[in-house]
Amino acid sequence: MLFPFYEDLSTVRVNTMPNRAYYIPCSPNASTDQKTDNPRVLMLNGTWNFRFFESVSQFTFSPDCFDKLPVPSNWQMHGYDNHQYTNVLYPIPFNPPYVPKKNPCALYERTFSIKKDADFSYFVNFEGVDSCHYLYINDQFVGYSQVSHSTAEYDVSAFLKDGENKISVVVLKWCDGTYVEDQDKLRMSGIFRDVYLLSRPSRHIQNYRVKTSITGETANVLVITEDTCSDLLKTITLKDQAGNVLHQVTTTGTSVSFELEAPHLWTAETPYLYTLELTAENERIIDRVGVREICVKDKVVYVNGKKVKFKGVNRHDSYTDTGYVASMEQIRHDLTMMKQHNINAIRTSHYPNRPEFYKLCDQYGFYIIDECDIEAHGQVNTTAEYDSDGYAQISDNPDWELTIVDRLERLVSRDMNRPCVVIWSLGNESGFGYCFKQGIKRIRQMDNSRLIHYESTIVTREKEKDETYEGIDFESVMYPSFEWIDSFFARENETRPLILCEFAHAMGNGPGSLEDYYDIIYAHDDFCGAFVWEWCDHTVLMGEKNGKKMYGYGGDFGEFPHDGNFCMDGLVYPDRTPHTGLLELKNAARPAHITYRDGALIVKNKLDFQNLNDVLYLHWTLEQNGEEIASGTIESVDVLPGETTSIPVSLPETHGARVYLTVSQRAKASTALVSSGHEFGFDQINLSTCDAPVSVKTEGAPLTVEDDDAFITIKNDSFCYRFSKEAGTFCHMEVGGTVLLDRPMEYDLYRAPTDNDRNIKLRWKEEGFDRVIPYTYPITTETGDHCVKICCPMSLCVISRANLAELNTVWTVYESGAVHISAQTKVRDTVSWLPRFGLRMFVNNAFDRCRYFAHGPQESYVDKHIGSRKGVYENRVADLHEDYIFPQENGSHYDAEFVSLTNGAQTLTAQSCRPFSFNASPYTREVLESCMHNYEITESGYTVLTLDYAMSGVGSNSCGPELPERYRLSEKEFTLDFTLTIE
Ligand code: IPT
Repeated sequence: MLFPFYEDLSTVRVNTMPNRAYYIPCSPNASTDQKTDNPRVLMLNGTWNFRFFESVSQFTFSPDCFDKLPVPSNWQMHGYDNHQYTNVLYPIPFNPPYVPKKNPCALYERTFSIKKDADFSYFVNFEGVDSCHYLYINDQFVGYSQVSHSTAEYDVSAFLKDGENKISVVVLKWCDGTYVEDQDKLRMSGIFRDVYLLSRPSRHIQNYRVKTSITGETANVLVITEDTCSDLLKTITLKDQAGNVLHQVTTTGTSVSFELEAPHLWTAETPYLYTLELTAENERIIDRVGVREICVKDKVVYVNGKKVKFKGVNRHDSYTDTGYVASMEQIRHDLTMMKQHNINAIRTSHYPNRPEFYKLCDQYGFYIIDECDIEAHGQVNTTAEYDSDGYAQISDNPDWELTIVDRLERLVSRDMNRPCVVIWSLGNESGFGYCFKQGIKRIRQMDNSRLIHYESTIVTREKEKDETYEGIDFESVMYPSFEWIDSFFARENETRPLILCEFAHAMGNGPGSLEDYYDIIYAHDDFCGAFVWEWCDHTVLMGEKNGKKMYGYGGDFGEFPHDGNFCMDGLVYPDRTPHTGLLELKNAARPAHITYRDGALIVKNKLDFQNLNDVLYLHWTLEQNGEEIASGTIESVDVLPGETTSIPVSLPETHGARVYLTVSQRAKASTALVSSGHEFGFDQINLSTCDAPVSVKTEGAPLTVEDDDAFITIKNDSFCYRFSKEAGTFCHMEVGGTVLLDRPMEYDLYRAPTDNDRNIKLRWKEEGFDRVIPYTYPITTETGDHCVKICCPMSLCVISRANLAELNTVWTVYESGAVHISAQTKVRDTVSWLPRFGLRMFVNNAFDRCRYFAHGPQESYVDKHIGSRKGVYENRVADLHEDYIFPQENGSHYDAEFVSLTNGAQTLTAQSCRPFSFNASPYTREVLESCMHNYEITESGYTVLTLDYAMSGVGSNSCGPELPERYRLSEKEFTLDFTLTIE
């Protein structure tokens, strides 16, 4: 029988040690802060005996047999229990503090040996166990703790014996804490972070606090210790980064203060760390100290007295093969990618990360919003209808005060000494009320040197305004529209800086508008930054099929309830391959913005602390028609933060079309996570003096025309084209004996809905964009200069609906084989904006290579092309496909001037008199729309080429504002114009 702590709001812990800062002690003659290669640490990670019980009611301490399970891990990743993905909805009935009787649980057991020393105490540490655990040593109950993402430390000295000892841990899937751990994630259980035993001299420093402050040109480092005995003799040393001792004091006192002249300040751009050594008799603690200050003044956030911008992302612990288990290599890999993509801030959504994560962030330079392990989002869905008043059920109910305040205390205590942590976040989506007000008071008592963030005051903000969220330093919102942001800055009574703790929902093909958001962030000093939702796609690797990894998401595990693929909304795929959205973010957050005027580059430094000269050099290339004309390097880029400087550059004179100057910003020297030469970003400047003319040869052998009821056939000795009178387009094209087309071209108004189209697609389907039926009116032909013209007025119809559009189409077939189409289009006024308007051709799939002049090489859209460059690209058609795990529209190219497909011998080229979008793919939009996973899609047998008058933007409406009007195709009258040549 287990004590029923797991359903008792008055018990969040039993016999745990008082909270303390995270540190790993070593012996006084060692010098490490690591758990490995440290004799004072006995790692208890490894293979444990494991017994899983479907329900706690079946639990027994003496199972008849054991399985084996690695620790750390999540048991769902090893075949026990079931995966489940839910976002807002609680996975259990809302019956707090009770949890289902059928509460899966597990017994973990292993042995370890120690040689007990009478002068030592022994502490077992758990850094993360979901959801709660009971600890037993040698079959004796030691203690209990909940709070999945925080450390629980137990003094087990009295339970241990010399030699072999048994440690048993009972872990429950659910406890009352589950009601405040309703984070949007795959729900997994078990011991998922390190477990270890610390051997410590009984006389030791139990806790310490490092406070830094800056006054003019000096700084103060104050170290305050809490010792297990009042006469503990300590030597406290501060060293610089090179290892030189700057200060050293030996004392039995509990507070030491060091002055630093001309201190090196810590920032995310310049993460300078001092080393602190606390040697107390028979133990040493090594830590790093960053000297920095953060504050808000007049609605502006300052770090070390300088205005800052948080270029942030939200990050979960989520790995497709290890679940919640984040190894140091995995974390370092994430941080490396972030650094290389100009991200300088991370919100640890929605719980504290493993302790060493913060050490890496100190070292590499990231600002952290450290978020508490609190989310009670499901409160709003406890009745059949969404109810935002439901948020008060927990956060405004004093019964939950202990739960909430305990979690905040654990967060602040553990990470208090980490310079990277600049903001505490009370949690996510849990409403606001009494419990949080108590929590804020508690944080302020513990640490007044950081800012406090919380978004979910939004639910009470309107009602109680200011008084409600006193103590919170930000106006934090999620996913606002541009109109909302404008209205915020238009209001005069706002008193806090704006921060977007979530924006730009990176689900599937998106997010759009990143540069627009960054422009607004830079435009307002009281807009301190924004955090993309989110860093990675959450999935579970389930095997392989059709040569692809099978990534599982909500619904793939037969679970109820689930939220489908809403967990796949990251900037990187589960294996950390960048999504194209990450490339957008990278360039939106580039360190410099560069334009060109009168023989000079105008360079604006977007960094907060560093002179560009200390960071990067410029490499420029001048291209015409995709071919390099000249290039050069500018080594000296002396621009102070926030300043703009003009740097002369001598470019050869150019005239004509398609002239582009690209200025690339490259790392001057290697730093911890970035190699020298790495491209931070680029600007591209169009220096064309005219548009490129459509080049087309018209003359060839004389044409013959055959006109019957169904077809108009136009041919000469080198080609034969057949026009379908039913389709109003060509249905057969043969050139030099090669069949290019054997089914009718189609006018296409639809795209395979992206995740961001999930709302608007309902309207599109109501409109019938996906089921257009052409209707042609009497068709005439006329002969012109080296050409024949087909005039085909027609309508685009839909069953049950009035016509979507009326078209006046004129097809001109030249003797050379070139075809020009002009389709004057009038869209019905009452039709919504269109996903696209284009001409779709099912081209012989031997034409499997593509060459184009457009934004590339990655996919690009009207609102998503800041990370791509305009240029000439060549690729296999198959490689133009961006393989979203949840199939959807992808691989379009924006601002195209031509596109060619070739089979090696012949080349089909499309040009237009105005820039267009195109998509070339082996897949049809129908197959992309009908499949749920990328491993299910099958090639069409064609190269599907869609030439779009325009393709609407992608936006981020999967969880965000509607697509801004300027990125929608809502014109009602336009002309689709293309010239096709085959050579
Ligand atoms: C919001 C959540 O904070 C985050 O956890 C995640 O769910 C995200 O959005 C959507 O992917 S909740 C949303 C309903 C506003």
